[in-house]
Amino acid sequence: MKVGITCYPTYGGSGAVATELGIALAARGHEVHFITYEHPFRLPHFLPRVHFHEVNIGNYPLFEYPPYDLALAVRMHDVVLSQGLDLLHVHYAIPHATSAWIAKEMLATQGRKLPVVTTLHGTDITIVGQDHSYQAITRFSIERSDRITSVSQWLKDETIKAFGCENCRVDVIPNFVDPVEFDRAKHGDALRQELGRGNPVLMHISNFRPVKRVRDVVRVFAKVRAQRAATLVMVGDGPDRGAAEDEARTQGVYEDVRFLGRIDDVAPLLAAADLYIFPSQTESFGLSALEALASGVPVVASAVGGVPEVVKDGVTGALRPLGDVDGMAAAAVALLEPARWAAASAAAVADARSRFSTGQIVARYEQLYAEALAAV
Ligand code: GMT
Repeated sequence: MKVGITCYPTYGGSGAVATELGIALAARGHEVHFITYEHPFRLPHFLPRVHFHEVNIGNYPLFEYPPYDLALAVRMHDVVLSQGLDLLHVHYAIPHATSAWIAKEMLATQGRKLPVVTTLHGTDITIVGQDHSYQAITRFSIERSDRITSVSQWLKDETIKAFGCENCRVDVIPNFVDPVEFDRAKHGDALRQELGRGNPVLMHISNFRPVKRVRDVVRVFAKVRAQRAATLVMVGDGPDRGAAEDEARTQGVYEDVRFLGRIDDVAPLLAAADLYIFPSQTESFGLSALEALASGVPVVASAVGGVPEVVKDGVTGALRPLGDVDGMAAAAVALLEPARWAAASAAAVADARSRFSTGQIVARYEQLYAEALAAV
């Protein structure tokens, strides 16, 4: 198949999933065309059968707000025609599904049919989609998609609750992880020694947006640190990085926290961690938590959104109520006990591989594409 993929190409779970999907599809013999405003951050510069088409929004002075969604629709239309695409798969409802619908309508005037698959990732439904300014267009764009997928059952339920969407069929296709890349054994122990200086390494990776509650990460760590030697490694950057650094100073643990900034290649880092701390406000899935599990890193998380579909409380990590810093810290300390850690780490790898390996999930997308193509 020839598949066009549109996503937010910068740091973020939806862009990571879309890009990994494209790479996996190409590895399975499909031709993949990314249509975005920037080179996706997880895309190496050249891969066979992977193409990149940049969306150029121009800089006409009248446009205080350049209409990216229109430029994207035009680029989608062009690429479908010039490359003979079979379908478009867009990640994140707005504006991508809206632009895809416009491109589809333009193509229809030329007698060309184009199935559009939309994958919902979370904030497109739970935050942006419920903002009054975007609600009606989000509903419209979802309803006009030929097929809709969501990354968790929880997100599917939220979508139906928020948008009614009685005529929509939403297929749950969870995110996935490459067990070859996210493999503790592959990366060795040197980085763990370097980061932790012999002590356990607690890690958090995110875009440091308020929804990630990075201050809670530091608070959990401070309580662990009060009981035993440990290092916290914070990977990423974003609006709350300053607040997290302040919290580390307030808690008196700044010397034991390492802020690494944004690093795109997270597999070697996760392989150097002992626990992953993930106290988000809400999370439709939690891709980074899955990547941690696959790397043999038990996850201590808030029991919100789709996270319980990924992390098994008491088996591959610990789930505590939102904001329960004491509970998360106690769980982290317990999980660092060597026998418990070894059991949870082994269970994490086994569960991530058995339920979320790239091959089995990508096959479900292939099946969905085939169905969408057969239906037009
Ligand atoms: O969480 C973010 O800030 C980024 C966001 C995105 O759209 O890139 O992530 C969402 O999609 C990811 C991939 O499906 C999920 O793993 C994240 O849980 C989800 N984020 C939220 O629901 C807050």
